[in-house]
Amino acid sequence: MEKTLVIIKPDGVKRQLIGRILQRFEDKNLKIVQMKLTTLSEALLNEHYEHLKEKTFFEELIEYMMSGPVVVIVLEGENVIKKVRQLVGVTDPQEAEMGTLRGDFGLNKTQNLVHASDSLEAAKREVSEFFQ
Ligand code: FUP
Repeated sequence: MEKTLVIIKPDGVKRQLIGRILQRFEDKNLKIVQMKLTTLSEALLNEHYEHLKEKTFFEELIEYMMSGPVVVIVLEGENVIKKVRQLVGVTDPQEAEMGTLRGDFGLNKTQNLVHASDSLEAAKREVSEFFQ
């Protein structure tokens, strides 16, 4: 069965939105198969966001992702990668549709509540990165 990696980012944990975020995935019949509350290391984040190294927001993003605990989750289900991306919404919360997590709760392009794998290849890599 297909799997995907989701991270509830520091803003979601700080704002006590963990339960409501998980509810959306469970409502869609997606299954939580692994989950942990943790604070991410700089080394792991550098690896995870390697493809964004040249971006102007890279340092701000790493600092922010280290600013507090996150919840890392593996979800399983049919077409789970696509379904989760639809539930999460587009990167910029100002552009994200209402009814999506980022549309309803996201603050800005950095504090956008949730990370979700965007392809099968990324999902496989990210699941093994975060759950070694
Ligand atoms: P997404 O797949 O929707 O999370 O978005 P991207 O892969 O485009 O962005 C990856 C990360 O960069 C996200 F966590 C948000 C962050 N980002 C910023 O911090 N600032 C920006 O202007 C754009 C993206």
